[in-house]
Amino acid sequence: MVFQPTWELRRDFAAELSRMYGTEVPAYDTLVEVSTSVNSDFVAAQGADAERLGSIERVTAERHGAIRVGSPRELAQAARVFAAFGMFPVGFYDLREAAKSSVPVVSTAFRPVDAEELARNPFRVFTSMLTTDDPRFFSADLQEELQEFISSRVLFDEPLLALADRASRDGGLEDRFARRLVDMATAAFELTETPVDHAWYRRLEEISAVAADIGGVPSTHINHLTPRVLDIDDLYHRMEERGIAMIDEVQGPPAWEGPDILLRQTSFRALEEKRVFRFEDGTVGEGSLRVRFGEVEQRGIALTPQGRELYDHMLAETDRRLAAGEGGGVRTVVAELVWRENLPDTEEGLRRAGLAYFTYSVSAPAVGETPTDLDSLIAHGVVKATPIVYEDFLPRSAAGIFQSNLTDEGTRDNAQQGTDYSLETLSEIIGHPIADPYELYARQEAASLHQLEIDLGHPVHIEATINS
Ligand code: OOG
Ligand code: NI
Repeated sequence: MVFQPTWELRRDFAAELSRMYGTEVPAYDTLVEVSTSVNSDFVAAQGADAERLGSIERVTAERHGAIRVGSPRELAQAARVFAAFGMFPVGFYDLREAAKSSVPVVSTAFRPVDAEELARNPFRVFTSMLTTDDPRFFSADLQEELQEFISSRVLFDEPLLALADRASRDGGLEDRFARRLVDMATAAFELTETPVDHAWYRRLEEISAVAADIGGVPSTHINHLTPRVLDIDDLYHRMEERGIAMIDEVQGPPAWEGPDILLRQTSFRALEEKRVFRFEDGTVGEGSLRVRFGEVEQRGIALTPQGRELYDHMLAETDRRLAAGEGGGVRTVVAELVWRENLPDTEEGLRRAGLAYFTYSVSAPAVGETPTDLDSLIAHGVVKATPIVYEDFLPRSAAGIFQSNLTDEGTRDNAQQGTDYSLETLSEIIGHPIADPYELYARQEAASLHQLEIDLGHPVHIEATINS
């Protein structure tokens, strides 16, 4: 018997979900195929620099999934399943606030948190919980019905949860149990054949298509599985050439000549899928739903809190100019200008301004008299700075992705007071502290600086702008 450590379980889980999702949504396989060729063409054209934000092996295997659950109990159980694969909650996203239309969810992402674990397999799952207790979306009567419907279903059964707990405790499983865990966990996210109550689904859909997708069905499923590409604009054009309708634009930062920051995402529109319904007259038969789509992303450099503040400012500035009629109403055109005016156009510029996170290593032995401050060590070619890739999500892009795939705005009553959710309350629900993404990046940067001092054999003086 062979013992499979956590990271192998995670690798197998990601691969198995990808296989399953491809059989459910064939257009996903097309997306993966196009992504793979975009990546190999990019590496062929750009050479070594292309892999600055992740090796081609990592990027090609890289996926993020999105799932949606209906209650604190279901979220806590999902957390136990993900923990078995070394995926822990990071970041808090309140999409109720980020979205203009009706998206009644709060979210976190389950992902590996250590650099070595991320390098082995970075699989992450954006996980949203329906806020059934938010009166802006659900009346008191509907809340009660919804909560009852959700509490009577089982998304993750006891054998799965027990095996997941064992894998977490032991840091892996012997191979035959590992296989069983991966199979059971994958099956939990498979689309079911159990009939969907048509009247109930439509009632929720009037409020929010997201609420119907979560609380209108007897189980959960992968909403999308997202490959990563090195050139999202190339991907976008190639998909359109294949006749696949993409959403109007790429979400997040624009394409420009400077460094890629954070995360750029786009998707193809939700496809019509067959589902089994129980109709109002009691008959069971086929109908269709449009909720699952294909998303793709390009990842850039992780920003420090100051960098993120600048990003948020640039978004607001882009909005302001768009509203004033600049750029012919095209967001990406305006954003590109705003980027040029505000953001340093080199990685070293970002680093010196304390806007992004980096790791540091010795690149060449020092000759002669060497400086001791970091900037000079880099300028002299003694130390090399490598950008840390952004491993998380963006609330506004997430809201944009949710919204662009809704056929209807839904309804919300903003006169009501919304329920409070925060990183703390969601941590309590999950029973495990949700990590602050900034702390993870800062910790990684600090650890590399500590190692650098050991390797150089002397302390390194750091300018105040660097933030760790
Ligand atoms: C999640 C949407 C957010 C992303 O990549 O920002 C997301 C969902 O549709 O459930 O996946
Ligand atoms: Ni996504």
